[in-house]
Amino acid sequence: MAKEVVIESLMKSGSFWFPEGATSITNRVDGLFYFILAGSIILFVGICATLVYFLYKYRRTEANPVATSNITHSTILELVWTIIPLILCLFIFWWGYKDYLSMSTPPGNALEIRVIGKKWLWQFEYPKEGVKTLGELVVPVNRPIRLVMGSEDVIHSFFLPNFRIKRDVLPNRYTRLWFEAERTGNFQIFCSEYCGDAHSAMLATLRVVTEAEYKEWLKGGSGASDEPLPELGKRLYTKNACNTCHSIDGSPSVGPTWKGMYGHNVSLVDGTSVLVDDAYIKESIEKPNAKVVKGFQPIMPAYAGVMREREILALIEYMKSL
Ligand code: HEC
Ligand SMILES: [Cu+2]
Repeated sequence: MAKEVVIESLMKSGSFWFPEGATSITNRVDGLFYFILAGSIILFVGICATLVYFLYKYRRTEANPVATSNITHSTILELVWTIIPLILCLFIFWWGYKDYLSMSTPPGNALEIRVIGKKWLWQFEYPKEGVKTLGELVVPVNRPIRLVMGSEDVIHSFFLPNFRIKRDVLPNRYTRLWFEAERTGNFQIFCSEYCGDAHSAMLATLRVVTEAEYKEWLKGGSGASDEPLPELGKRLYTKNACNTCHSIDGSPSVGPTWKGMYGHNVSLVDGTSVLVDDAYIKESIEKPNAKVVKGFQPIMPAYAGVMREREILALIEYMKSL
């Protein structure tokens, strides 16, 4: 189940602690993290140093056998170590709450995109534009985007490290996230809630493009390029997550290997067999449960309506070439 991970966005730049941020909110989130980290280090070192110093200073010696016996308490000291941490905690709370609020209330003019998580892929739907994509979220730069997310099976979690946003995607309710990209580029999307065998391969790419490129993309869609069919098919094999369950070199996986599949007969669970031709492949992609291959579980997600005809043809051509 090898999967190419495009983690350029995570590794190329950024700091020791964080991948590069792509919005202004990321600076505020990171700022709070650094503030708490620095505060913790200062307090930790300060407390340890005082502790060691006091251990030494008030140790029992022959000259001073009961050095600490007459210490009871100090009201001033107790007020100081109660009030200063209280102020610090309130400040951290105020900082976190302020940013939490702005991160959870999308502006009214946000572009709404639906996200569907299922084992093991991400599907995106642009309701107003009537476009669906798999494994690729394309958004215009400098426009607030609101994601309304749901799952078709188990709990997943939508994680965009470069934007510092992550939220669970649940089967029985809708969750929301919003962000506004401030520069163009490609960013990695992860599933960060363990959801089964190919969880680690449940990846998608966020592509932030200019407004003009976005309009162009909406019109054309990903399957409308002039790319030769076998090459497009090869790309779709990873982009549409087929590779999480199908190998192309004959090695065993969750689903049957594609190597040498085309043009041969396969046995089905109902005892019959069928020739793997174009029609069977198209049906297997759109309605995988119509004919289930013997020895496998009917767990392949249905791709009906999310793939264009040219994309299906491309996959068929690619399978033929294996
Ligand atoms: C979650 C795992 C999973 C994913 C993702 C997946 N499949 Fe499948 N696929 C299976 C399983 C399991 C079977 C065998 C059971 C069946 O026939 O439904 C199968 C069967 C097939 C078959 C019939 C194979 C045969 O030997 O007759 C084709 C064709 C196919 N898949 C194509 C695709 C394509 C194209 C994609 C990507 C767009 C894809 N699959 C994505 C699990 C998956
Ligand atoms: Cu998942």
